[in-house]
This record gives sequence, C-alpha cells and structure tokens, in this order.
Amino acid sequence: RKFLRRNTLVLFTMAASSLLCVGAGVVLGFALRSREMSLREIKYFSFPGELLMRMLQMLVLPLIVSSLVTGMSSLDSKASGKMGVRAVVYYMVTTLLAVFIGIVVVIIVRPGGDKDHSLPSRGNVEQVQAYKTSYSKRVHQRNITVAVNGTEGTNSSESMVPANDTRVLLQNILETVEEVVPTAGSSSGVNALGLVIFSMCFGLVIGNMKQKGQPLCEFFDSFNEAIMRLVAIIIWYAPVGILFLIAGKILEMKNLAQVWGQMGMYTISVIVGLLIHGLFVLPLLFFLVTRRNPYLFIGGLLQALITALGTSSSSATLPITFRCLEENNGVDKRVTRFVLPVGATINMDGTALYEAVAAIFIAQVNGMDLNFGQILTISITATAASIGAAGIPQAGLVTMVIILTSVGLPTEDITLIIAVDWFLDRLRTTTNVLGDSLGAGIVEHLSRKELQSRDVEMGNSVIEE
Ligand code: DAS
Repeated sequence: RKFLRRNTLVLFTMAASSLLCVGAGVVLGFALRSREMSLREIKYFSFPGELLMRMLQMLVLPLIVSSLVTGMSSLDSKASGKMGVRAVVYYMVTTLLAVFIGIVVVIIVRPGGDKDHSLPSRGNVEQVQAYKTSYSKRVHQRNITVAVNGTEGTNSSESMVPANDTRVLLQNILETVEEVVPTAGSSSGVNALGLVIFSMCFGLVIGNMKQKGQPLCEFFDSFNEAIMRLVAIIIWYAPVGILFLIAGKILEMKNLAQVWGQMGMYTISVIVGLLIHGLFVLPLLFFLVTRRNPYLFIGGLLQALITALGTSSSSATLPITFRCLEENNGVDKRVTRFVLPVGATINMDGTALYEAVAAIFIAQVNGMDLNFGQILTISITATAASIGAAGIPQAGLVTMVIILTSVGLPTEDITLIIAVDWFLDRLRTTTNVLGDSLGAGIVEHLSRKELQSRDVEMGNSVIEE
C-alpha cells in the first residue's frame, strides 16, 4: 500500500484516460486515412498534440536545473556520491542487459534473411547487391520519399528517389533531426548533459555553503515546487495531446500495409526484445533488490509511460515521470531530483537494445555474418550511442551512424529501417522512461540508510535552531 498515495485515484483516472486516448488516437487516425489529407491539413489536425509537446518541452530545462540543484543541495557529498555510484552501476547493468537481449532476439529471429532465413553469401558482392536492391525496392523506396523528405510523395514510381541517392536521403535524415533537436527536449539545442553536470556541481557547492547557501537552496526548492505545480496543470491536458499526436502520425504514414508486410519480422524482433527487457528483466531486477511488487510500481507510472508513447521523447516526458514517481509511488524527492534528470539524459535501455537489433538486421541484409568481435563492438557502441543520444524524437536513429561505421556497414542503410522508426521510437522511449523510473525505486531502496540519517541530521538541526 506504500506505493499508493491518497490522490492515486485521480492519477490512475488520468492514466486510464490516457490509455483510452491512445486507443481513440489509433481509431481516429485509421478512420481519417481514407480522406487522404494533405501534409498541411495533417499538421493543422495534429496541432493539439504539438501543443502538448511544446508545453512539456518548455518545462524540461527549468525542471532539470531546479530538481538537480535542489536534489544535490539536500544531500551531503557522501550520500550523493554513494547514490550516484548506485545509479551509474544500475544504468550500466541494465543497458548492457538490454543490448544482450536485443542481440539474442535478432540472431534467433534473423529478420534480415529471406523467408527461408537464407542470407546472400557475404563474399558474393553481386548477390548481396542484388539482394539489397530487391529488398529495398520491395518495400522501402516508395516509403522513403515521404518518411524522410516529408513531401507528399505520390505512389507512382517516378516520384521515388533512385536507390543510389541514399546519401541524399541520409542527409535528409540528419537535417530532419537537426530540425527536431532545437524544439524537442531542450530548447535551442542546449547541451542537456552539460546542463546536468553543471546543475549537480552547483547543487553540491551551495549545499555545502551552510548558512550562506541557504537562500539559494530555498530559492531553487520553491522554483522546483512551482515547476511541479505547472506540471500538475499540464497533466490534465496530456491525454488530449497524446490522442492527436498518435492520430497525426498514423495519418502521415503512406503504404502502411506494404511497410508492415516486409518490415514485420524486424519490427517484431525489436518489440519482442523491448517487452522481454521492460516487462520481465527490469521488473525482476526491481523485485530482487527491493522485494516489492514491481508491477504495482509500474501501475503508478502509467501516465508517464503513455506520455512517452505519445511524445516519443523521454525529456518531454520527464515532468510527468517526476509526478508519477513522487505522487503515485511515493519515491523520496531527494532521489527523484537526482536520479531522473541524469537517467533521462544518459540511461536509455530501449535505445541501446534497438540500435543493437537494427545494426545486426542491417548486417544480415548485407549478407554479413558477424563474428564475436563485431558483435562485441556493436554491444559497446550501442551502449555508448544510447548514452550520447538525447531524449528527443528519433535521436536513436541518428546515433545509429556510429554503430554502423564501427563494424564497416554502409551508413546509408539506415534508410532501410526509417519507414518504421517513428513507431519503434515510441516503444523504445517508453522502455527508456520505464528503466529510469524503476532505477529511481531501486536507488531509493539502496540509499534508505543515508536518507534516514540525513533526516535525523535535519531533524536535529531543526531542534537545535
Ligand atoms: N526518442 C528517444 C527518447 O526520447 C529515444 C530514441 O530515439 O532512441 O528516449
């Protein structure tokens, strides 16, 4: 019962209404597809969803700064040091577990092979090229024009970008993400990791300034409280925004049946990997450490998980993740304020798993049977790339370039997976948020002694005063 707070009924109602809105968004999206709306009409239609994204993004930077400064200043350096080590160990262990699960699934399912799971022989260049061309022609060229350039590509063949122009398409992918970066997650593309590190150092310093630092500690504490009150208002609008975000995305995609037909096995590989990690491995780890029911804890996170699904941005979801952990699951604010901003920036289990699966899928399509060394390289670069990826839409697609380059795969083959990336991005973002949130519960459990002794210290100092 510890996890369920007095206003849980309200927050579970919110989560249930968000789930309903996801369903309504899917139904509405497919219902309106027959109207063949233009991109402009789709943009207008999706405006309520864009509004939610921008309201959440507006809060991300002030929330990261105020929560980290307040969180660090409320802990002594010894306690925050121990908490930091526990958090980083958790991030590394869970990210490597995610990569391992992804690699096992994609090697077993073998989505890059043909129906009979046969691959072109690596040495036979003509056979590989012929295989890739036929593969990409079968499903991707006709979708890339729309998926990458966002133009209203007609279905006739002349509108397709020739297969050898994939560098043009790759450039478009990078431009698309650059376009997205300034508005998603952090405004004007501020370096979120740099901000996290500054805020942690600043919080530690003012926390150790005793009386002189008190005004600043109180300022950032009330600043954080004000931001969380804004979140409490926005959270009521979230379900509506999520409905339009999902419906708008479904309207944008062309040849949906064609894409799913061919990309089914690849998509299923990613989904299976994310489900194993998110619904079994992480909850098991949570139970082994805290001896509490992980699914009850996850129930309290529903609103945040659904927001991640709708926005495909763990940074934009951060304000709601805070509220679910503190209000629903009763996690100590000194832990959430420290662990969540760092986790949302560097802990991305879903992204790491996805990048490992995508890289091995592309290797399979190229007829490349990876050796142990290459698989190890993919594991390490997928982990590093997930740390570097920002919590913004499709960041994981861009950092794929690092992994493909590391094992000598053609980077333009990113275009093979872009057609379904908008969908898989939502699922991996949800897994990222889940990993951060369960991590907060685990770190709180492991740090309870420090937190209790800190409470006694604070209690004593109040009595002395
Ligand atoms: N969309 C990213 C996030 O917000 C994840 C990704 O692109 O891989 O976590």
